[in-house]
Amino acid sequence: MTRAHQLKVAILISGRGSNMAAIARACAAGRVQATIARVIADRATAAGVVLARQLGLEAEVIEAREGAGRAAFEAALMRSLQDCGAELVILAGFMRILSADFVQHFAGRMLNIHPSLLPQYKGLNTHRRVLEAGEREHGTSVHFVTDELDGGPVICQARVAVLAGDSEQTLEARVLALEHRIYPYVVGLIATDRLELRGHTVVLDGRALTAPLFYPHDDELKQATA
Ligand code: NHR
Ligand code: GAR
Repeated sequence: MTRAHQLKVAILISGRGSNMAAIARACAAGRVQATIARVIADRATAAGVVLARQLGLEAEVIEAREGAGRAAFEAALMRSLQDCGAELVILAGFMRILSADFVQHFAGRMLNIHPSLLPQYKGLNTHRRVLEAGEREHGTSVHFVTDELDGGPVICQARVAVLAGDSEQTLEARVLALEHRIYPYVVGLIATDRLELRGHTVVLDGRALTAPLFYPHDDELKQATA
């Protein structure tokens, strides 16, 4: 570890929280040099809240109340992120679109994982749409969040073959297993100051990435996630 202190991260979830748990376990095991300052859910019913507490993490629910609108929600979210000292904000199955202002405040310090090979299949229900289109390949992408929805610079991708007989559930399960490997890996690269966003360019070890890191083709990525 090269930095004086561990990077403080906040993880935003809306549901199950399996990616949150994968990152938490990697930190707890010392494989990722980051501390999870807080888990924040935008839904009280998110199963990930219970899971986070079981993992010993501080978990908070910030709900957007009917009528109160996005501004009030984002103000509360911003306070919470500042309060816990978050240096990196990780969206992990977070289902609420954030305003351009909010995202800009965390430029280069906010990540998302999206279940498709971006720039293909932005938006929701990607597994279903991939099956309906008869694609032979699918996957997942970790990207920096910008105000272009699912359009920020891609850091890392993993692909899976679509198999004959796949359902949304079987396809999702294979994608999710890869997400649990690549997301902690990317957080680790940021925590050790190896990866950063400069303008719209992803820079790794001082060099611009000309294409996303690709699991399993990238050797270091393959070893780190083995
Ligand atoms: N915010 C910004 N500004 N930019 C991004 O790239 C973002 C973002 C917020 C969330 C995750 C994203 C995904 O990975 C994400 C990326 C939710 C929706 C959506 O339509 C779209 C994309 C993503 C997350 N949400 C509906 C809404 O009106 C609600 C859907 C629901 O509640 O089921 O916010 O895919
Ligand atoms: C993940 O597969 C993630 O890529 C996807 O939701 C799942 C969350 O699972 N994200 C989106 O679809 C964003 N729109 P998790 O809650 O178990 O981490």
